[in-house]
Amino acid sequence: MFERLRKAFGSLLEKVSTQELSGKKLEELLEDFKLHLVENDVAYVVAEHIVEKLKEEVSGLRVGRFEDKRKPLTEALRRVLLEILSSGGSLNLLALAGEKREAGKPLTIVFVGINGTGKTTTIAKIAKYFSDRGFSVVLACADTYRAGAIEQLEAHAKRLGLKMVKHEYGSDPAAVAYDAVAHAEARGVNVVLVDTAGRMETNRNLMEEMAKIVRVSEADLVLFVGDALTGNDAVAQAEEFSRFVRLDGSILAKVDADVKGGAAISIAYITKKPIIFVGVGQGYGDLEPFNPESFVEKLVGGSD
Ligand SMILES: Nc1nc2c(ncn2[C@@H]2O[C@H](COP(=O)(O)OP(=O)(O)OP(=O)(O)O)[C@@H](O)[C@H]2O)c(=O)[nH]1
Ligand SMILES: [Mg+2]
Repeated sequence: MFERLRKAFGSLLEKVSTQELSGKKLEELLEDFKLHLVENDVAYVVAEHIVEKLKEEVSGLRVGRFEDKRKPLTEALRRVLLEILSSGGSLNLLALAGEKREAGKPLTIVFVGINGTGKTTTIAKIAKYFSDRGFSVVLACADTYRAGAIEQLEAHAKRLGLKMVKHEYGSDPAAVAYDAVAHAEARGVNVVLVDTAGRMETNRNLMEEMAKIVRVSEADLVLFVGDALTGNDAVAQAEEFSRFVRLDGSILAKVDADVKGGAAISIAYITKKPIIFVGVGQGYGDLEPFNPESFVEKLVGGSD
């Protein structure tokens, strides 16, 4: 995971260990580092921010000529990354579901994103996450569009022993979401997970349809599912999606296959919303709550 960004960090630290932490040399090093960040899916504005922050941190450092500069720089890097990754705050799904259950209402979550990012798989993982922790779950197949979408979610529902609400292909997806919420309210089901069709952010009709699903289901949360492998594109998509619906957070899937690592940094910085989970494989258990500290550790750890 993230081999390339780790390498960029490692090489910066290596170079710095033998050089002065000031002047033109440092400028050059950081400029070079910025390019490495951008090459590894860190959005340009975010890379600039990181480098500026590092400059500030480093210029305040008093390190003797022969002292190892790697340690203070690693610490500075950790601080800067942590601040970015925590900038969206946090969102505790279990606590929210608990509160709604106390109030006798279901927690309704709608998952959105472009085609093939991992929405349906992520929903199955989150359904298992909730049921393993004592919450009852119903799935809503509000993807009435893509061939095979209903069967795909249904297969997960069967394997997980969950009910799924569905309508015919071609029917109004908002009506499916509405029915699932009504079902949950009538039966005291705790959590409603709404799967939606993948849609390009440039398709206005489909974006408006998504807004309708969110409105009609009175969703408590709308979560953006991004594909880590699409890097900076995922960030642009999230920004565009947020023009049509309120995004409360994101989930980054396929992080296991991501050799770069910049997507999470960019998405956290630009959306200013928390990353709630990362997907780390295709199995139901391959979902990890996003933890900025351990993420930073994976990126910088071991290189000092
Ligand atoms: N390696 C890996 N693969 C994943 C992960 N999440 C999803 N996938 C795979 O990505 C592919 C697409 O996943 P789906 O869940 O169908 O994606 P989707 O967003 O629902 O797709 P559409 O409904 O067509 O827009 C599948 O082959 C999944 O197994 C992940 O975290 N890691
Ligand atoms: Mg799907």
